[in-house]
Amino acid sequence: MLQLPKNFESYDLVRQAGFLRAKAVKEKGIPMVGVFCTYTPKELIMAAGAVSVGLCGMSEEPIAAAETKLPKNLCPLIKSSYGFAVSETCPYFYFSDLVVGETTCDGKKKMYELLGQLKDVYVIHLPHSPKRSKAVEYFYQELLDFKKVLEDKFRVEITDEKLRKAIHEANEERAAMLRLYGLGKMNPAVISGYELSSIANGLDFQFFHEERMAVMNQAYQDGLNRLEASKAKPQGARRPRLIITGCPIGGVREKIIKAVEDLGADVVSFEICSGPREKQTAVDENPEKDPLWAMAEKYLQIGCSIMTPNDSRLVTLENMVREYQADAVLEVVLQACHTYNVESYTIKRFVTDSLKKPYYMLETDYSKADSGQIQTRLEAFLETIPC
Ligand code: BJ8
Repeated sequence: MLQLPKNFESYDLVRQAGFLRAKAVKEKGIPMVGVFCTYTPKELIMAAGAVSVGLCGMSEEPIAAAETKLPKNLCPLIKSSYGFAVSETCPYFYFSDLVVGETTCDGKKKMYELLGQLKDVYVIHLPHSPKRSKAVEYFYQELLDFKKVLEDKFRVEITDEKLRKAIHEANEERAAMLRLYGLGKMNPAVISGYELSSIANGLDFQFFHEERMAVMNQAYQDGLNRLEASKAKPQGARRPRLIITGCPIGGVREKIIKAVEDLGADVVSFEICSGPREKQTAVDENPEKDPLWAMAEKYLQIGCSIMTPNDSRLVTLENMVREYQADAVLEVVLQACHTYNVESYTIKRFVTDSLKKPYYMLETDYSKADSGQIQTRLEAFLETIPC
């Protein structure tokens, strides 16, 4: 019988429900693997018969607990994630049998060492230059090692057949999410960026392929229905169309996405990790190809700023600005995220000089203290956008 945390009764109803849901999955004998990053090869976790669940902290609430061990001037995503873990307030960390990290940014790498004092943590090593001749081979070896870790931990064999099935399902999910994001290409928009980001965040806590597909397909159908209904209505004034790029924004959705849309603009897409960035390339399902090799090739195409150089981010951004008919690009950098912060210079130059679009960068954390200031700065930026 699995135990709930000792403070369970003091948690609010939403959190209690999260614990009970996770506990129910575990009680069916299904292992749970906590993950942090888009580079996590989720197909291997699926093929091992486990469910993966996102552990990235998106709330300010546990940061005080984290700061008893971590420095204050650290990325809020890292502090929030650690704070939830150490305070036993995250159901998914609490019930994870294994936590998987990657060697992405320095803050996360060192935080994983501390998490290892609380849970079984395995860190996958990434090559940091995806174009080097040995990069795919190196990552392929890492995937082989991770496969062995999962097999030993959960006493299963990950056959090629199971892996190909998982790859197929993960590709279906990528295609379904891309199709949903494609609603943002409608002009005028039929779904708000805030709604899209809520759906994307919620998918992290849907444990099974069928559930995730049902959520995405339903949301897509709702969007089509709205499109149909909107044809009969007179069109309002044109709203500026923005793409948000940069760090993960789950913890700042209210003060940025909601604020932008309340100010009269549309967030039509996201060049961030929960957006089309990871989904635009599928794992090659060619039966002649080693599935792990195909995964290594696919994952190294993700354009995260922890890679150097990170040219694929520029290509993605250029395509997105064109396909989503964006009028401007808004970059969000979480405080103390050095890789995105430094890279923002390159992004700014690219957007303004090559794409000839307005660009603005906001650096923020998870607190509400700068909400008013952000609102003012967004208002000023939106006024500069010709449309
Ligand atoms: S693939 S974006 S999920 S590393 S934690 S780098 S914000 S300082 S999250 Fe990420 Fe994977 Fe890249 Fe995506 Fe900066 Fe904070 Fe580090 Fe962060």
